Amino acid sequence: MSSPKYVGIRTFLGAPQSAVNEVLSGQIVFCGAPLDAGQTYRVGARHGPSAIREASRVVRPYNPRLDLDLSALALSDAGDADVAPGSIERGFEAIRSHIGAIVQRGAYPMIMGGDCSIAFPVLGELYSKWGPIALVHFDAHTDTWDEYWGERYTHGTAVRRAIEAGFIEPSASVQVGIRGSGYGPSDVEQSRDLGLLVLTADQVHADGASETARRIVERVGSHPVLVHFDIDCLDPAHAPGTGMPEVGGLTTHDASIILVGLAGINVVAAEVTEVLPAYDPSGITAIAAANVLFELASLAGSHG
Ligand SMILES: [Mn+2]
Repeated sequence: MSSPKYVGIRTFLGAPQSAVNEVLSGQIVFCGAPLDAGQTYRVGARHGPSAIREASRVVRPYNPRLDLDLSALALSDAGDADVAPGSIERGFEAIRSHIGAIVQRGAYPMIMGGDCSIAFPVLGELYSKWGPIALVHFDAHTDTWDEYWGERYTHGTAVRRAIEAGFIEPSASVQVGIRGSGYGPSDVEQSRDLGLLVLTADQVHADGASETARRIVERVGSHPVLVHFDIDCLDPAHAPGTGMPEVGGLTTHDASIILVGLAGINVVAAEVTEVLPAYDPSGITAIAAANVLFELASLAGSHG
């Protein structure tokens, strides 16, 4: 409260800046992975981190649903990975270096994407620290396709690649909000064939947010968890500024109730992806993303 919200240099939630090699064990560390070389339709998620940081000016540090004050925790913002434009391989290297430094120091990265392809290098670094982890994947899309035009590393293939690499424990992992027109029945079956639990958007709407949260908690158990939140899990009415919008999605309220309902699971990292500021003239997508990341940091903060 010492300065108005529009004053000062932007970090997420006004957290102090720190270099990745200065973060502390147990710290919640906001950071960016501005890679959009994996996008297959609209592009521009490289500008996601700066937009989400700017939108976080409207987010306050106290979470009333969890009675948790994030400002009482040792937050920091470690900036963005130096992602070279246009090269997914070099982008992955930069992300592994930046996120890996945070993870190996025992801190909890809260990552602003970037497109969904960043999940692959992030999961690789989490695997190095924690072994196979549970993935809680909010998305309209399964991201379990095998390739796009011969490309095996894209935003639509990251989850399959991570399972093939052994980074994820599928039996403890779940996809939430899956929906939309497809190429055939295999679009969803391919995820179930890989061992994932799929909760479609239709199921979430029918079951409600609290029951959805209960099923996710039951699924992940005591595993270390990465929560990957593609902003297109939300309905385009709530998050229009994204790469591959799909009608019939979750509201921001649905999402916040589900996330609060996950309190107690062992969140060791989180990421919010696919925010495209160029398609977000009113800024509501970035505001939704900033609030989602606030809820995710609250989950990491609430398990100590
Ligand atoms: Mn998606």
